[in-house]
Amino acid sequence: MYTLYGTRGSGSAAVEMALELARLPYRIVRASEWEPDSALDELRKVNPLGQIPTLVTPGGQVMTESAAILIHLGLDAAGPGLLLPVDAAARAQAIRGLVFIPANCYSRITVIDYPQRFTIAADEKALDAIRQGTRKDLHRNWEVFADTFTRQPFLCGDTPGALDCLAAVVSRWSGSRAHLREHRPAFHDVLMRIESHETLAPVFKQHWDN
Ligand SMILES: N[C@@H](CCC(=O)N[C@@H](CS)C(=O)NCC(=O)O)C(=O)O
Repeated sequence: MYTLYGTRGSGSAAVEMALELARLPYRIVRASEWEPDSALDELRKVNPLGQIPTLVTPGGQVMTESAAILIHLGLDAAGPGLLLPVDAAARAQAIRGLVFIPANCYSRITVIDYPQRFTIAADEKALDAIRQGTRKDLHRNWEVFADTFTRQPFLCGDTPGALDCLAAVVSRWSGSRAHLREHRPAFHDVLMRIESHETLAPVFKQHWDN
């Protein structure tokens, strides 16, 4: 059984979705840096950055970094073609997308959430300037993603895969969905399709419905 460290509304939702699609058995340990009552000490033991998602495989291997986790599941743990396309060219693009998101979008969320890590200025105005500038950059990067990864009906092909899971989760934050609805409506439709897929909808509901 896999152990997934994560919490509601966080990036662990993407890995949970992938585990559901692959029908792999897992348990969730609630842990996050912003929940002091969670299993944070346990999380930090396996991931010194204290970040989620963190996945421990049935063999006891620790996997961190959303892209690495999803690529690992797609290549080694799920059935062929379940999370990553079988066709080599399509698979290459899916892996490209899986790295694009943490590199250019997820990383911006870290800056928006923790601007104090990226400056020696301590006043709220300086921190807010970082937040606002990064948000603009985040939205631009999602536009580039939408223009680059155009597969339909899902980003991985006929059925949702690893890239769909990560895109649908990371685009949930910092006003990205509203921005995409206005500026990239066709891509926004794909995100909505991913969210309403029969296997994934219950995970979204658990993470984002009040
Ligand atoms: N590069 C990591 C980023 C993970 C990440 O930033 N996760 C957030 C939650 S969604 C977190 O745990 N942040 C706490 C922190 O950075 O201290 C990945 O792609 O998995």
